[in-house]
Amino acid sequence: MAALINGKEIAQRVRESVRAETEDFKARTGVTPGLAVILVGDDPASKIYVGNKKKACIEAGFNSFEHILPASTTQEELIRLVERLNADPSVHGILCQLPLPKHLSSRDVIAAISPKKDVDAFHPQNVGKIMIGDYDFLPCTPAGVMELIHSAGISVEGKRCTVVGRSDIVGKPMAMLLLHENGTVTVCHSRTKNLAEECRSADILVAAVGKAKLITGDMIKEGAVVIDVGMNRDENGKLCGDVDFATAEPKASYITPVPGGVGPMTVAMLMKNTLTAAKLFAGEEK
Ligand code: L34
Repeated sequence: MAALINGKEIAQRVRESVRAETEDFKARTGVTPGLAVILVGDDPASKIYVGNKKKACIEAGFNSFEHILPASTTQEELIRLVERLNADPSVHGILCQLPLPKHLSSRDVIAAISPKKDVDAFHPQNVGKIMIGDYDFLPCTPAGVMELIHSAGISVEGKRCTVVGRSDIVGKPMAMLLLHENGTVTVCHSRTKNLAEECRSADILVAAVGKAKLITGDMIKEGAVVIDVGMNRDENGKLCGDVDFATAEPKASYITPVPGGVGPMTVAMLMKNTLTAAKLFAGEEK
């Protein structure tokens, strides 16, 4: 029987500490942190995530600027909006919700965001800084996973860590953060020869592929820590992770649920990054 890592509760604690710190920051500097979120098109899941971000901003005492654009938006229009937000002193963080409609280049949009306002930490300059361990922001989802691991009192040092998935926004930075804490890290992907075996060697298993219930109990070492980053809909339209919770839970020592695990942490870490961006803007240390 695994202990559940309650992401919702831990995220609420992070958000409360950001709220309290923001109150002090505003009193000290007269600056209100501002986050601009761009949503292109009407992907229903993205709408929910962006809605959760807006709610969190308001609760933290931030200004929230929402830019909801039609799916027909051109690359030029989107870049022009980013440039306007780069120049706007009331905006300290800019986030363009992914995925974008197919005719738009997320790479070019991310590169257009000022690295100082890149609260996703997706800009190549910020990615490079993370690689060398000298950064202002960490990407929200991997940072949230580390926070969950720390909150459960788990040490990464010397542990075998397997990350399943190699996306630029989760898998790759996740591997780097585990490495920074002295884990022995393996990254698995669609061409990995024996996924089950690689997973079974893990003391800490992070699943970030986007395939419902890919990781089953037989792929988990007895007593492993299982972190589920997946956000999928199953055949009944129900939200489910990359991990088959029913068979994994009896094997794991700790496990995160979906929903209520990593998702809320992503939102909480975004609030933390936005406050950091506002502090740096105001000439303070992070
Ligand atoms: N630019 N695009 C950019 N930055 C990000 O950090 C994201 N991500 C991912 C997708 N695209 C992005 C998010 O915001 C994933 N993601 C995200 C954010 C919030 C939640 C899930 C994913 C979330 O709130 N999850 C809830 C359930 C929500 C529901 O009911 O559907 C949970 O409890 O897991």
